[in-house]
Amino acid sequence: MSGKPKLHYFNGRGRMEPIRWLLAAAGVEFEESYLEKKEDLTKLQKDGSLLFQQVPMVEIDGMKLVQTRAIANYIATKIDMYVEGMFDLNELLMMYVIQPADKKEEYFANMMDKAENRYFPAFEKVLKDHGKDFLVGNQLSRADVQLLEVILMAEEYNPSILAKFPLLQSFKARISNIPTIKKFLQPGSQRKPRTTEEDVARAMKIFRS
Ligand code: GSN
Repeated sequence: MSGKPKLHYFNGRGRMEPIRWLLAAAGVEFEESYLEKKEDLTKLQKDGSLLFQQVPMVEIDGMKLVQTRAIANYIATKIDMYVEGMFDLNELLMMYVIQPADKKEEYFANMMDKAENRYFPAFEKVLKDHGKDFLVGNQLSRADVQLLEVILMAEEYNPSILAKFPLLQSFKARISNIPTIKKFLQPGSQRKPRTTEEDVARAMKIFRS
């Protein structure tokens, strides 16, 4: 998120309050521009800032969003956006084992390039920009859990993959230490080991008749 979101509304709860709540819970600081008189609304309407000539309006990420529920969904979607990136990387890593022998080298290079130059820099930047311990807000969300999972997967292919990402290194240590996660990382837990060619053969017998 570049810069603080700016909320345009009157100085009261109304339809903007759920949006204030969501931003606050997500740990996002915001500014407010209060409409004090009718002319303030007219000005926004005339300069084209309001798609349906109505507030709430929130300037966020270079957009002027209107419609309360659309704004709320956009804020909540931030977690989903991160998680979708993690799933893309997870799938890239997951599919390595099923690549044909003559494609493995090329696939490996692309997969590690994406991890190192596309996905991990993005998450390092998120942590750097807000300076907090977790990806969204200041509490654990599924985004943190799934990022740790994919970091550990990537390290199985390249143990020094985080060398250039100091914040992801401390993130990894912090999330790994959460008691429930720590327990899952212990030997003997229900966590599965890295997929082998034998696992693939076994799965093919089950899933492909
Ligand atoms: O949820 C929404 O943002 C819209 N479905 C409704 C927004 C709305 O009704 N905005 C009123 C202000 S009262 N409350 O939030 C508004 O901007 N009225 C000015 C107008 O010229 O319609």
